[in-house]
Amino acid sequence: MRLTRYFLPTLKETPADAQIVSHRLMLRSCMIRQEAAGIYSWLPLGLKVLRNIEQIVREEQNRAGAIEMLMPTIQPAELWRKSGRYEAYGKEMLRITDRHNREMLYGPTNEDMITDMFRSYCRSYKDVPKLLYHIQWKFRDEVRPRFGVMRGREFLMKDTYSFDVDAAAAMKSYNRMFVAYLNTFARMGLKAVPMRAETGPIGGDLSHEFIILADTGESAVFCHKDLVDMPPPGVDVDFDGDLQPLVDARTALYAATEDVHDAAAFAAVPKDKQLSARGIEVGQVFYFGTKYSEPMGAKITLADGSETPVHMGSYGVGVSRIAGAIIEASHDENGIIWPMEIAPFKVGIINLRQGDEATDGACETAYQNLCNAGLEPLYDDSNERAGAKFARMDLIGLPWQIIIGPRGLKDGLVEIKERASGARESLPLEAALNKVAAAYARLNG
Ligand code: 5CA
Repeated sequence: MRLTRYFLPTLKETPADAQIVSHRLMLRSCMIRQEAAGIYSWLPLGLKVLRNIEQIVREEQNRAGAIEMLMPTIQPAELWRKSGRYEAYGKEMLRITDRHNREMLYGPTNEDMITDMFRSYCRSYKDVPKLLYHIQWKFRDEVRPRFGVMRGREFLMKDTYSFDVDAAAAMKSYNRMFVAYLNTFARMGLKAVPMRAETGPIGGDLSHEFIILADTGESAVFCHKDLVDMPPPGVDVDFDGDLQPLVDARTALYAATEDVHDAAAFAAVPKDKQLSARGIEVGQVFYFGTKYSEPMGAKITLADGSETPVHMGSYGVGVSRIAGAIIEASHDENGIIWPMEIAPFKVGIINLRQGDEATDGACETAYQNLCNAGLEPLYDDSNERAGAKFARMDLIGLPWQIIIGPRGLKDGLVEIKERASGARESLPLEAALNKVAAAYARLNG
Protein backbone atom coordinates (compact mmCIF):
# COMPACT_ATOMS: atom_id res chain seq x y z
CA MET A 1 0.00 0.00 0.00
CA ARG A 2 1.26 3.46 -0.91
CA LEU A 3 0.62 5.94 1.87
CA THR A 4 -0.52 8.63 -0.57
CA ARG A 5 -3.34 6.32 -1.70
CA TYR A 6 -4.21 5.07 1.78
CA PHE A 7 -6.47 6.55 4.46
CA LEU A 8 -4.27 7.34 7.44
CA PRO A 9 -4.81 10.88 8.77
CA THR A 10 -2.77 10.33 11.96
CA LEU A 11 -3.00 12.94 14.73
CA LYS A 12 0.02 14.73 16.18
CA GLU A 13 -1.68 16.00 19.31
CA THR A 14 -2.78 13.74 22.16
CA PRO A 15 -6.59 13.54 22.37
CA ALA A 16 -7.64 15.18 25.65
CA ASP A 17 -10.45 12.80 26.60
CA ALA A 18 -8.47 9.55 26.33
CA GLN A 19 -7.28 8.39 29.74
CA ILE A 20 -5.20 5.34 28.91
CA VAL A 21 -2.33 4.85 26.51
CA SER A 22 -4.03 2.33 24.19
CA HIS A 23 -7.01 4.64 23.69
CA ARG A 24 -4.71 7.60 22.97
CA LEU A 25 -2.58 5.62 20.54
CA MET A 26 -5.58 4.08 18.76
CA LEU A 27 -7.04 7.55 18.19
CA ARG A 28 -3.70 9.10 17.20
CA SER A 29 -2.83 6.29 14.77
CA CYS A 30 -6.27 6.60 13.20
CA MET A 31 -7.34 3.04 14.04
CA ILE A 32 -10.72 3.99 15.48
CA ARG A 33 -13.12 6.91 15.62
CA GLN A 34 -15.72 7.41 18.34
CA GLU A 35 -19.23 7.77 16.94
CA ALA A 36 -21.08 7.79 20.29
CA ALA A 37 -20.07 6.88 23.85
CA GLY A 38 -18.55 3.39 23.66
CA ILE A 39 -19.36 3.01 19.94
CA TYR A 40 -16.55 3.14 17.38
CA SER A 41 -15.87 3.02 13.68
CA TRP A 42 -12.90 0.83 12.82
CA LEU A 43 -10.85 2.79 10.30
CA PRO A 44 -8.70 0.97 7.70
CA LEU A 45 -5.60 0.50 9.89
CA GLY A 46 -7.65 -0.56 12.91
CA LEU A 47 -9.77 -2.94 10.87
CA LYS A 48 -6.64 -4.76 9.64
CA VAL A 49 -5.57 -5.28 13.26
CA LEU A 50 -9.05 -6.42 14.28
CA ARG A 51 -9.15 -8.92 11.39
CA ASN A 52 -5.73 -10.33 12.31
CA ILE A 53 -6.83 -10.88 15.91
CA GLU A 54 -10.09 -12.41 14.76
CA GLN A 55 -8.23 -14.78 12.42
CA ILE A 56 -5.94 -16.12 15.16
CA VAL A 57 -8.94 -16.66 17.41
CA ARG A 58 -10.76 -18.44 14.56
CA GLU A 59 -7.81 -20.70 13.68
CA GLU A 60 -7.33 -21.79 17.29
CA GLN A 61 -11.07 -22.43 17.72
CA ASN A 62 -11.13 -24.55 14.57
CA ARG A 63 -8.06 -26.44 15.72
CA ALA A 64 -9.83 -27.22 19.01
CA GLY A 65 -12.77 -28.70 17.11
CA ALA A 66 -15.23 -25.81 17.42
CA ILE A 67 -17.46 -25.12 14.41
CA GLU A 68 -18.05 -21.58 13.17
CA MET A 69 -21.51 -20.17 12.48
CA LEU A 70 -23.11 -16.73 12.66
CA MET A 71 -26.08 -15.65 14.76
CA PRO A 72 -27.71 -12.20 14.35
CA THR A 73 -27.04 -9.16 16.53
CA ILE A 74 -30.77 -8.54 17.07
CA GLN A 75 -32.70 -11.13 19.07
CA PRO A 76 -36.36 -11.55 20.05
CA ALA A 77 -37.07 -10.83 23.74
CA GLU A 78 -39.18 -13.98 23.83
CA LEU A 79 -36.09 -16.23 23.88
CA TRP A 80 -34.79 -14.43 26.96
CA ARG A 81 -38.16 -14.75 28.66
CA LYS A 82 -38.02 -18.51 28.06
CA SER A 83 -34.60 -18.81 29.68
CA GLY A 84 -35.79 -16.58 32.52
CA ARG A 85 -33.21 -13.83 32.30
CA TYR A 86 -34.98 -11.10 30.30
CA GLU A 87 -35.92 -9.07 33.37
CA ALA A 88 -32.85 -10.08 35.39
CA TYR A 89 -30.36 -8.77 32.79
CA GLY A 90 -31.31 -5.22 33.72
CA LYS A 91 -30.26 -1.94 32.18
CA GLU A 92 -27.18 -3.31 30.40
CA MET A 93 -29.50 -4.74 27.77
CA LEU A 94 -30.44 -2.47 24.88
CA ARG A 95 -34.13 -3.13 24.35
CA ILE A 96 -35.71 -2.30 21.00
CA THR A 97 -39.30 -2.32 19.75
CA ASP A 98 -39.95 -2.96 16.05
CA ARG A 99 -42.75 -1.41 13.93
CA HIS A 100 -45.15 -4.19 14.94
CA ASN A 101 -44.47 -3.47 18.60
CA ARG A 102 -42.53 -6.70 18.99
CA GLU A 103 -39.91 -6.61 21.71
CA MET A 104 -36.38 -7.15 20.46
CA LEU A 105 -32.92 -6.59 21.89
CA TYR A 106 -29.35 -6.10 20.68
CA GLY A 107 -27.68 -9.27 21.96
CA PRO A 108 -25.20 -8.91 24.85
CA THR A 109 -24.42 -12.67 24.51
CA ASN A 110 -26.06 -15.72 22.88
CA GLU A 111 -26.69 -18.56 25.40
CA ASP A 112 -30.47 -18.26 25.04
CA MET A 113 -30.52 -18.27 21.24
CA ILE A 114 -28.10 -21.14 20.82
CA THR A 115 -29.86 -23.27 23.44
CA ASP A 116 -33.10 -22.82 21.52
CA MET A 117 -31.28 -23.70 18.30
CA PHE A 118 -29.84 -26.88 19.81
CA ARG A 119 -33.28 -27.82 21.12
CA SER A 120 -34.83 -27.54 17.67
CA TYR A 121 -32.26 -29.77 15.90
CA CYS A 122 -30.68 -32.14 18.42
CA ARG A 123 -32.46 -34.86 20.40
CA SER A 124 -30.00 -37.69 21.01
CA TYR A 125 -26.80 -38.46 22.92
CA LYS A 126 -25.38 -39.13 19.43
CA ASP A 127 -25.70 -35.40 18.64
CA VAL A 128 -23.11 -34.48 21.30
CA PRO A 129 -20.43 -33.41 22.04
CA LYS A 130 -20.76 -30.21 19.97
CA LEU A 131 -18.86 -26.94 20.13
CA LEU A 132 -20.34 -24.08 18.11
CA TYR A 133 -19.01 -20.52 17.91
CA HIS A 134 -19.47 -17.22 16.19
CA ILE A 135 -17.61 -13.93 16.03
CA GLN A 136 -20.24 -11.23 16.26
CA TRP A 137 -20.84 -7.72 17.59
CA LYS A 138 -22.44 -7.47 21.00
CA PHE A 139 -24.04 -4.57 22.81
CA ARG A 140 -23.94 -3.93 26.55
CA ASP A 141 -25.20 -0.58 27.73
CA GLU A 142 -22.33 -0.12 30.22
CA VAL A 143 -22.94 2.66 32.77
CA ARG A 144 -19.50 4.06 32.18
CA PRO A 145 -18.05 3.06 28.81
CA ARG A 146 -14.40 4.01 28.98
CA PHE A 147 -10.89 3.29 27.87
CA GLY A 148 -11.83 3.20 24.19
CA VAL A 149 -12.45 -0.28 22.84
CA MET A 150 -11.46 -1.87 26.16
CA ARG A 151 -14.85 -1.17 27.72
CA GLY A 152 -17.12 -0.30 24.85
CA ARG A 153 -20.87 -0.58 24.52
CA GLU A 154 -20.67 -2.17 21.08
CA PHE A 155 -17.81 -4.67 20.94
CA LEU A 156 -16.71 -7.72 18.96
CA MET A 157 -16.75 -11.03 20.82
CA LYS A 158 -15.94 -14.60 19.90
CA ASP A 159 -18.39 -16.77 21.81
CA THR A 160 -18.37 -20.55 21.81
CA TYR A 161 -21.04 -22.82 23.30
CA SER A 162 -20.56 -26.46 24.27
CA PHE A 163 -23.18 -29.21 24.49
CA ASP A 164 -22.47 -32.46 26.32
CA VAL A 165 -24.20 -35.48 27.74
CA ASP A 166 -23.16 -34.96 31.38
CA ALA A 167 -20.92 -32.97 33.68
CA ALA A 168 -17.83 -35.14 33.09
CA ALA A 169 -18.11 -34.78 29.30
CA ALA A 170 -18.75 -31.04 29.68
CA MET A 171 -15.45 -30.72 31.59
CA LYS A 172 -13.66 -32.09 28.52
CA SER A 173 -15.17 -29.32 26.40
CA TYR A 174 -14.25 -26.78 29.08
CA ASN A 175 -10.66 -28.05 29.04
CA ARG A 176 -10.50 -27.85 25.25
CA MET A 177 -11.41 -24.19 25.36
CA PHE A 178 -9.08 -23.58 28.31
CA VAL A 179 -6.12 -24.97 26.34
CA ALA A 180 -7.22 -23.28 23.09
CA TYR A 181 -7.23 -19.93 24.94
CA LEU A 182 -3.69 -20.42 26.24
CA ASN A 183 -2.53 -21.09 22.68
CA THR A 184 -4.54 -18.21 21.24
CA PHE A 185 -3.08 -15.56 23.55
CA ALA A 186 0.46 -16.95 23.21
CA ARG A 187 0.22 -16.56 19.41
CA MET A 188 -0.59 -12.90 19.96
CA GLY A 189 2.59 -12.48 21.98
CA LEU A 190 0.60 -12.16 25.24
CA LYS A 191 1.14 -13.80 28.61
CA ALA A 192 -2.28 -14.95 29.83
CA VAL A 193 -3.02 -15.93 33.42
CA PRO A 194 -6.09 -18.15 33.99
CA MET A 195 -7.79 -17.15 37.22
CA ARG A 196 -10.87 -18.59 39.04
CA ALA A 197 -13.73 -16.13 38.53
CA GLU A 198 -17.25 -15.17 39.52
CA THR A 199 -19.92 -16.18 37.00
CA GLY A 200 -22.06 -13.00 37.08
CA PRO A 201 -25.09 -12.78 34.76
CA ILE A 202 -23.97 -15.79 32.67
CA GLY A 203 -24.47 -18.07 35.69
CA GLY A 204 -23.15 -21.47 36.73
CA ASP A 205 -20.53 -22.38 39.27
CA LEU A 206 -17.26 -22.88 37.40
CA SER A 207 -15.51 -20.10 35.57
CA HIS A 208 -12.03 -18.84 34.71
CA GLU A 209 -10.99 -15.44 33.46
CA PHE A 210 -7.93 -15.08 31.26
CA ILE A 211 -5.95 -12.04 32.29
CA ILE A 212 -3.08 -10.66 30.26
CA LEU A 213 -0.42 -8.77 32.11
CA ALA A 214 -0.01 -5.05 31.42
CA ASP A 215 1.11 -2.38 33.89
CA THR A 216 -1.90 -0.24 33.05
CA GLY A 217 -4.50 -3.04 33.40
CA GLU A 218 -7.78 -2.53 35.31
CA SER A 219 -7.47 -5.64 37.51
CA ALA A 220 -4.86 -6.13 40.21
CA VAL A 221 -3.62 -9.72 40.02
CA PHE A 222 -1.73 -11.78 42.53
CA CYS A 223 -0.36 -15.12 41.36
CA HIS A 224 2.34 -17.77 41.36
CA LYS A 225 5.14 -16.61 39.09
CA ASP A 226 5.39 -20.00 37.33
CA LEU A 227 1.89 -19.52 35.99
CA VAL A 228 3.10 -16.60 33.93
CA ASP A 229 6.34 -18.25 32.87
CA MET A 230 4.77 -21.54 31.81
CA PRO A 231 5.05 -22.04 28.02
CA PRO A 232 1.77 -22.40 26.08
CA PRO A 233 0.61 -26.01 25.65
CA GLY A 234 1.60 -25.70 22.01
CA VAL A 235 -0.05 -25.83 18.64
CA ASP A 236 0.38 -29.59 18.23
CA VAL A 237 -1.77 -30.47 21.19
CA ASP A 238 -3.97 -33.44 20.41
CA PHE A 239 -7.33 -32.12 21.35
CA ASP A 240 -8.72 -35.64 21.51
CA GLY A 241 -6.21 -36.60 24.17
CA ASP A 242 -6.53 -36.00 27.90
CA LEU A 243 -6.17 -32.28 28.51
CA GLN A 244 -6.79 -32.51 32.24
CA PRO A 245 -3.07 -32.60 33.19
CA LEU A 246 -2.41 -29.45 31.12
CA VAL A 247 -5.28 -27.66 32.82
CA ASP A 248 -4.39 -29.02 36.28
CA ALA A 249 -0.81 -27.77 35.91
CA ARG A 250 -2.22 -24.25 35.64
CA THR A 251 -5.17 -24.38 38.00
CA ALA A 252 -2.97 -25.86 40.75
CA LEU A 253 -1.00 -22.62 40.82
CA TYR A 254 -2.53 -19.78 42.79
CA ALA A 255 -4.02 -16.79 40.97
CA ALA A 256 -6.58 -14.29 42.25
CA THR A 257 -7.50 -10.65 42.01
CA GLU A 258 -5.53 -8.78 44.61
CA ASP A 259 -8.55 -7.69 46.62
CA VAL A 260 -9.61 -11.34 47.06
CA HIS A 261 -6.36 -12.87 48.22
CA ASP A 262 -5.80 -12.93 51.94
CA ALA A 263 -3.08 -14.05 54.28
CA ALA A 264 -4.08 -17.69 53.91
CA ALA A 265 -3.82 -17.37 50.10
CA PHE A 266 -0.37 -15.06 50.30
CA ALA A 267 0.98 -18.72 52.28
CA ALA A 268 -0.10 -20.75 49.14
CA VAL A 269 2.76 -19.21 47.19
CA PRO A 270 6.40 -19.31 48.34
CA LYS A 271 7.88 -15.84 48.79
CA ASP A 272 10.27 -16.02 45.84
CA LYS A 273 7.40 -17.07 43.55
CA GLN A 274 4.94 -14.33 44.42
CA LEU A 275 3.92 -12.04 41.62
CA SER A 276 1.85 -8.94 42.07
CA ALA A 277 0.85 -7.42 38.75
CA ARG A 278 -1.87 -5.64 36.84
CA GLY A 279 -3.87 -7.19 34.06
CA ILE A 280 -6.69 -6.99 31.53
CA GLU A 281 -9.41 -9.62 31.18
CA VAL A 282 -9.42 -10.77 27.57
CA GLY A 283 -11.47 -13.94 27.86
CA GLN A 284 -13.72 -15.90 30.19
CA VAL A 285 -14.95 -19.50 30.21
CA PHE A 286 -18.03 -20.81 32.02
CA TYR A 287 -19.54 -24.18 32.85
CA PHE A 288 -23.17 -23.73 33.82
CA GLY A 289 -24.60 -27.23 33.40
CA THR A 290 -28.33 -27.19 32.74
CA LYS A 291 -29.06 -23.56 33.68
CA TYR A 292 -30.42 -22.78 30.17
CA SER A 293 -31.21 -26.24 28.83
CA GLU A 294 -33.65 -27.04 31.62
CA PRO A 295 -35.99 -24.04 31.35
CA MET A 296 -35.69 -24.06 27.54
CA GLY A 297 -36.36 -27.78 27.15
CA ALA A 298 -33.07 -28.67 25.40
CA LYS A 299 -33.07 -32.39 26.21
CA ILE A 300 -31.30 -35.40 24.78
CA THR A 301 -32.30 -39.04 24.89
CA LEU A 302 -29.70 -41.42 26.32
CA ALA A 303 -28.91 -44.95 25.08
CA ASP A 304 -31.25 -46.44 27.70
CA GLY A 305 -34.15 -44.29 26.47
CA SER A 306 -34.19 -41.87 29.41
CA GLU A 307 -33.94 -38.11 28.88
CA THR A 308 -31.55 -35.51 30.33
CA PRO A 309 -31.16 -31.76 29.82
CA VAL A 310 -27.95 -31.13 27.85
CA HIS A 311 -24.93 -29.86 29.82
CA MET A 312 -23.58 -26.58 28.56
CA GLY A 313 -20.72 -24.12 28.86
CA SER A 314 -19.87 -20.84 27.14
CA TYR A 315 -16.51 -19.35 26.27
CA GLY A 316 -15.91 -15.72 25.34
CA VAL A 317 -12.96 -13.80 23.91
CA GLY A 318 -13.06 -10.01 23.70
CA VAL A 319 -11.77 -9.65 20.13
CA SER A 320 -12.02 -5.84 19.94
CA ARG A 321 -10.78 -5.43 23.54
CA ILE A 322 -7.63 -7.37 22.62
CA ALA A 323 -6.62 -4.66 20.12
CA GLY A 324 -6.38 -2.23 23.04
CA ALA A 325 -4.94 -4.81 25.42
CA ILE A 326 -2.03 -5.62 23.10
CA ILE A 327 -1.17 -1.93 22.90
CA GLU A 328 -1.28 -1.64 26.70
CA ALA A 329 1.16 -4.56 26.87
CA SER A 330 3.34 -3.43 23.97
CA HIS A 331 4.17 0.24 23.37
CA ASP A 332 6.82 2.87 24.15
CA GLU A 333 6.89 6.69 24.29
CA ASN A 334 6.87 6.85 20.48
CA GLY A 335 3.87 4.66 19.85
CA ILE A 336 2.61 1.13 19.30
CA ILE A 337 4.86 -1.94 18.94
CA TRP A 338 2.83 -4.61 17.12
CA PRO A 339 3.74 -8.27 17.43
CA MET A 340 4.41 -9.58 13.90
CA GLU A 341 1.21 -11.71 13.83
CA ILE A 342 -1.03 -8.76 14.63
CA ALA A 343 0.72 -5.97 12.70
CA PRO A 344 -1.53 -4.29 10.10
CA PHE A 345 1.43 -4.16 7.69
CA LYS A 346 4.54 -6.21 8.44
CA VAL A 347 7.02 -3.62 7.14
CA GLY A 348 7.14 0.09 6.35
CA ILE A 349 9.27 1.73 3.69
CA ILE A 350 10.38 5.31 4.31
CA ASN A 351 11.50 7.37 1.32
CA LEU A 352 13.77 10.12 2.71
CA ARG A 353 13.94 12.17 -0.51
CA GLN A 354 10.83 11.87 -2.61
CA GLY A 355 11.70 12.98 -6.15
CA ASP A 356 15.35 11.90 -6.00
CA GLU A 357 15.72 9.45 -8.85
CA ALA A 358 17.96 6.90 -7.14
CA THR A 359 15.92 6.98 -3.90
CA ASP A 360 12.58 6.66 -5.67
CA GLY A 361 14.00 3.77 -7.71
CA ALA A 362 15.31 1.87 -4.70
CA CYS A 363 12.02 2.40 -2.85
CA GLU A 364 10.09 1.06 -5.85
CA THR A 365 12.34 -2.02 -5.97
CA ALA A 366 11.80 -2.61 -2.24
CA TYR A 367 8.06 -2.08 -2.60
CA GLN A 368 7.63 -4.47 -5.55
CA ASN A 369 9.86 -7.06 -3.97
CA LEU A 370 8.03 -7.07 -0.64
CA CYS A 371 4.62 -7.12 -2.35
CA ASN A 372 5.69 -10.11 -4.42
CA ALA A 373 6.87 -11.90 -1.27
CA GLY A 374 3.37 -11.50 0.18
CA LEU A 375 4.59 -9.12 2.90
CA GLU A 376 2.18 -6.29 2.28
CA PRO A 377 4.41 -3.24 2.93
CA LEU A 378 3.25 0.29 3.72
CA TYR A 379 5.32 2.65 1.56
CA ASP A 380 5.58 6.22 2.84
CA ASP A 381 5.81 7.96 -0.55
CA SER A 382 4.58 11.30 0.80
CA ASN A 383 6.42 14.62 0.42
CA GLU A 384 6.67 15.21 4.15
CA ARG A 385 9.96 15.79 5.92
CA ALA A 386 11.94 12.86 7.29
CA GLY A 387 11.15 13.64 10.96
CA ALA A 388 7.41 13.46 10.36
CA LYS A 389 7.80 10.18 8.49
CA PHE A 390 9.87 8.61 11.27
CA ALA A 391 7.39 9.73 13.92
CA ARG A 392 4.39 8.35 12.03
CA MET A 393 6.05 5.02 11.31
CA ASP A 394 6.98 4.63 15.00
CA LEU A 395 3.46 5.66 16.05
CA ILE A 396 1.70 3.00 13.95
CA GLY A 397 4.13 0.37 15.20
CA LEU A 398 4.98 -1.81 12.18
CA PRO A 399 7.60 -4.41 13.24
CA TRP A 400 10.19 -3.41 10.57
CA GLN A 401 11.13 -0.19 8.81
CA ILE A 402 13.30 0.06 5.72
CA ILE A 403 14.66 3.60 5.46
CA ILE A 404 15.99 4.66 2.10
CA GLY A 405 17.78 7.94 1.30
CA PRO A 406 20.38 9.39 -1.10
CA ARG A 407 23.20 9.48 1.45
CA GLY A 408 23.15 5.73 2.17
CA LEU A 409 22.46 4.81 -1.42
CA LYS A 410 25.75 6.49 -2.48
CA ASP A 411 27.45 3.60 -0.64
CA GLY A 412 24.83 1.10 -1.83
CA LEU A 413 23.21 0.96 1.59
CA VAL A 414 19.75 1.32 3.16
CA GLU A 415 18.85 1.28 6.82
CA ILE A 416 16.70 -1.34 8.51
CA LYS A 417 15.10 -0.69 11.88
CA GLU A 418 13.44 -3.14 14.18
CA ARG A 419 10.60 -1.27 15.91
CA ALA A 420 10.62 -3.35 19.13
CA SER A 421 14.31 -2.97 19.98
CA GLY A 422 14.97 0.23 18.06
CA ALA A 423 18.08 -1.49 16.63
CA ARG A 424 19.23 0.01 13.32
CA GLU A 425 21.57 -1.52 10.79
CA SER A 426 22.93 -0.37 7.43
CA LEU A 427 22.74 -3.03 4.77
CA PRO A 428 22.55 -3.42 1.00
CA LEU A 429 18.88 -3.29 -0.05
CA GLU A 430 18.76 -6.96 -0.92
CA ALA A 431 20.09 -8.02 2.47
CA ALA A 432 17.54 -5.78 4.20
CA LEU A 433 14.72 -7.35 2.21
CA ASN A 434 16.00 -10.83 3.05
CA LYS A 435 16.07 -9.98 6.72
CA VAL A 436 12.42 -8.95 6.74
CA ALA A 437 11.46 -11.97 4.63
CA ALA A 438 13.25 -14.26 7.11
CA ALA A 439 11.31 -12.77 10.05
CA TYR A 440 8.09 -13.27 8.11
CA ALA A 441 9.02 -16.88 7.25
CA ARG A 442 9.61 -17.59 10.96
CA LEU A 443 6.13 -16.31 11.65
CA ASN A 444 4.62 -18.68 9.12
CA GLY A 445 6.17 -21.75 10.46
N1 5CA B 1 -21.37 -15.56 27.14
C1 5CA B 1 -20.15 -15.47 27.88
C2 5CA B 1 -19.04 -16.23 27.25
S1 5CA B 1 -19.31 -16.55 25.58
C3 5CA B 1 -19.78 -14.00 28.07
O1 5CA B 1 -20.47 -13.14 27.61
N2 5CA B 1 -18.67 -13.79 28.74
S2 5CA B 1 -18.11 -12.36 29.18
O2 5CA B 1 -19.14 -11.53 29.68
O3 5CA B 1 -17.04 -12.63 30.07
O4 5CA B 1 -17.52 -11.65 27.94
C4 5CA B 1 -16.49 -12.29 27.19
C5 5CA B 1 -15.36 -11.33 26.91
O5 5CA B 1 -15.84 -10.20 26.20
C6 5CA B 1 -14.71 -10.75 28.16
O6 5CA B 1 -13.71 -11.61 28.66
C7 5CA B 1 -14.11 -9.45 27.62
O7 5CA B 1 -12.82 -9.70 27.07
C8 5CA B 1 -15.07 -9.06 26.52
N3 5CA B 1 -15.94 -7.96 26.96
C9 5CA B 1 -16.95 -8.00 27.87
N4 5CA B 1 -17.51 -6.80 28.01
C10 5CA B 1 -16.84 -5.95 27.18
C11 5CA B 1 -16.97 -4.56 26.86
N5 5CA B 1 -17.89 -3.80 27.44
N6 5CA B 1 -16.11 -4.03 25.96
C12 5CA B 1 -15.18 -4.79 25.36
N7 5CA B 1 -15.03 -6.11 25.61
C13 5CA B 1 -15.85 -6.68 26.51
